[in-house]
Amino acid sequence: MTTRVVSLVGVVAAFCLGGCGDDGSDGGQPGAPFTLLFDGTGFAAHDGQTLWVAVVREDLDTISAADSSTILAGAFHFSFADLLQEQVAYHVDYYADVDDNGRCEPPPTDHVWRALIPPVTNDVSLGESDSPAYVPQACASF
Ligand SMILES: [Ca+2]
Repeated sequence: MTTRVVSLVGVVAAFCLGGCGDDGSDGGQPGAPFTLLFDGTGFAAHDGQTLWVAVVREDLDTISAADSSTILAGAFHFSFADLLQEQVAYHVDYYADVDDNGRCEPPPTDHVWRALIPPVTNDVSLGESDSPAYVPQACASF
């Protein structure tokens, strides 16, 4: 029994010499749509404001998902299950609706950001914090 286990490990190790061990090392999800978790912290200056989010697929320039949430205790959280396609790049456009009119306007009226997602190989967890590095053109997604 012990011998059998050892030889199996040997087979797996030899197989992986050919190319396992890059970032997606938990593997087992080839081609699956992947989940995007998008979290913000440090947004206390925007407490009570609505945060609007659009996930944009870069190769097609289309919006894959959109949502909104109220910023509470300086934080927000979004979960988009099975949204991301393998080897596709996305970006997340998001803004705090500072003047509370339901529309995205360039800073300083609203605060507008963009987070980049390189070609996807696994579930993605984005953590963003409040920053003055605004991206006014992200308003185009809303
Ligand atoms: Ca606005």
